[in-house]
Amino acid sequence: MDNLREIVLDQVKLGGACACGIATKETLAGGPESTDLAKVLPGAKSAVSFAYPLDTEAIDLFISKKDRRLHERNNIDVNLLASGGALNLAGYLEMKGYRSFPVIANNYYRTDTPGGALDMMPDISQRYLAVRSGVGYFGLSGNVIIPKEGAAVILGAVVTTAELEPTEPLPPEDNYCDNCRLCMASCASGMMDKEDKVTVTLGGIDFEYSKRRSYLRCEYVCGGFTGLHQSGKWSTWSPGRFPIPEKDEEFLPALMNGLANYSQWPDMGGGYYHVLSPHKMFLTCGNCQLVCHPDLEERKRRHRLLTESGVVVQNEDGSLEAVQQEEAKQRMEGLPQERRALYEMV
Ligand code: B12
Ligand code: SF4
Ligand code: SF4
Repeated sequence: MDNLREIVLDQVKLGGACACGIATKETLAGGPESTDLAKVLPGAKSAVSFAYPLDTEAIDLFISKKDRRLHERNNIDVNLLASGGALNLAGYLEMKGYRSFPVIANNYYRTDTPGGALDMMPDISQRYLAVRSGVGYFGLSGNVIIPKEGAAVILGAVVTTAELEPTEPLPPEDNYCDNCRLCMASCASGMMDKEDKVTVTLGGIDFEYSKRRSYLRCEYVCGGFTGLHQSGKWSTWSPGRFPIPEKDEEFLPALMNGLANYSQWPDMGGGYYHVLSPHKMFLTCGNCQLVCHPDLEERKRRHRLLTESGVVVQNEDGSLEAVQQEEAKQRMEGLPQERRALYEMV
């Protein structure tokens, strides 16, 4: 079995993963429901967890609002790589005689919770597998951060009946997260609670990250319906200007209003389909993940790129352009009332 464990870890690395590890039924014991390996595979004993890096040049262009599509393309590709890598490894383990389940990298939710898929609860949480198996740490943002690559990774996993020996969590004293809070400063939605944290215990070890406020906050902003930061000085890649409510319970109506308008915007190019949206979606944020580099100076630089690159407006042909706050205001005021109302309250 030891040999199989080494082959599995090597296989994942040869496939381009920057980090990998193994969690087991025992090391995940006591965790939230999304750590129950048997939920996806009865008789499962362990899970292989891994991370693939996102392209840093594409991140720079995205965060400085020079090019949206390059990072969106890379994000889609790396997600496909993570899902495909999982399928490939699961196939290998199956051929070795162990039933195995490839976890889909993202956008796949349980349907047996009260709100169904709308609750956005995963069958298996990749983040929990990753922190418990030493692939990375929890950053304050709740993103998994890797010592060299930071948070800009896509996680993958395979659940298997093979009894693989677990790898250890990384030493907490080496976690680079220093509570700089640039993840929160880069978030227009306020999804990460600024004060409260949650602790999850996995196999007797505690892991901590910021409490999530309503997920709808991130869906509203990262989903692309709106994106202007409350300072008015910078935005995500969304050209929407709809206000970001204060209270969690105000997000559902805001999201519904956003959706009705969003569907009438000209196509900005690229995009992807998401099961919870009747329309094509576009990647417009991810800032909490993209700013979080291991080096504090680099984190600050990325935060500056984001906050000094202005506000995105949409041209009639669908193209997006980042301009300074004043110019954005003038452009919006110059739009025919009907078009302007697609982007902001008038
Ligand atoms: C649902 C989901 C979302 C939701 C909810 C996020 C969340 N839970 O924090 C939304 C849409 C908001 C979201 C946003 C983002 N996501 Co997302 N998302 C997922 C998904 C599918 C599951 C997340 C998860 O593990 N939730 C469980 C825990 C971590 O959430 P929690 O709220 O803290 O859970 C609490 C309770 O709900 C309870 N609980 C936990 N599990 C369960 C299960 C049940 C049934 C119940 C009842 C309760 C319960 O315990 C917790 C403590 O109280 C994963 C893919 C996957 N299958 O793992 C990707 C994933 C986490 N997302 C990812 C990314 C990158 C993002 C974004 C950056 C968006 C983007 N542009 O890509 C943002 C980051 C926001 C942030 N700061 O966390 C990456 C993260 C990579 C990394 N480095 O960590 C993942 C791992 C996808 C991937 N394969 O790489 N995401
Ligand atoms: S941006 Fe700063 S506070 Fe947020 S997770 Fe990264 S290192 Fe931690
Ligand atoms: S992806 Fe964007 S909106 Fe969602 S939590 Fe991160 S910064 Fe906030």
